[in-house]
Amino acid sequence: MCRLPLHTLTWTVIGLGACAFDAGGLPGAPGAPDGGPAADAARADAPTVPSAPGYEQVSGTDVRYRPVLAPATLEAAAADCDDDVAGAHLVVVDDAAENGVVRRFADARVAGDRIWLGITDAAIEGVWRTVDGAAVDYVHWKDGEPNDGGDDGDGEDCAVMLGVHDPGPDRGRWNDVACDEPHPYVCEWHPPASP
Ligand SMILES: [Ca+2]
Ligand SMILES: [Ca+2]
Ligand SMILES: [Ca+2]
Repeated sequence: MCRLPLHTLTWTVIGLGACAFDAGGLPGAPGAPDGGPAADAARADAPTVPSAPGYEQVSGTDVRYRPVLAPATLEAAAADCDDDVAGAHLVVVDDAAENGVVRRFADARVAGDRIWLGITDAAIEGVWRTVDGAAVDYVHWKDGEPNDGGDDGDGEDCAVMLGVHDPGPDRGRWNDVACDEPHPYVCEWHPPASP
């Protein structure tokens, strides 16, 4: 059965996505109440809510994140998130509030490490877009970044959010890095709105 994770965060993780869905009594779910024929008909008309194992909902929002500790290249990380459930993607930070939420989530779930961001300037140098090709409206670069640096002459076309092992003022800020570096990551998913 569902067990809520222990935590000491200032914001609250209310549980794994799959647990939240089970608690709603989906058809066929263990423990779903038997409401008779009328209830069966109502359930048949209800939209199918996709499950998304491993995702945790941030209290007060509809967004869910899934942490992945195993380092991967940007391409592999993005593909892994895309495979989760329709609409899931490598985390894209849309504003300062989400930047803070994602950094705290990574502190708690990804050992405070640097994490991939779902953006790239591989198509046009200096023009950052999401890995799905959408415009990027918010950035939070460290001073001097993005610099398209690197030692091998190939430039830096992907980006990480800096973590607890980086100098204090830089924590939560961004740096462009080579896309084939291995980093942990966070997947993001917004469940479909209920009718
Ligand atoms: Ca986002
Ligand atoms: Ca670049
Ligand atoms: Ca850089």
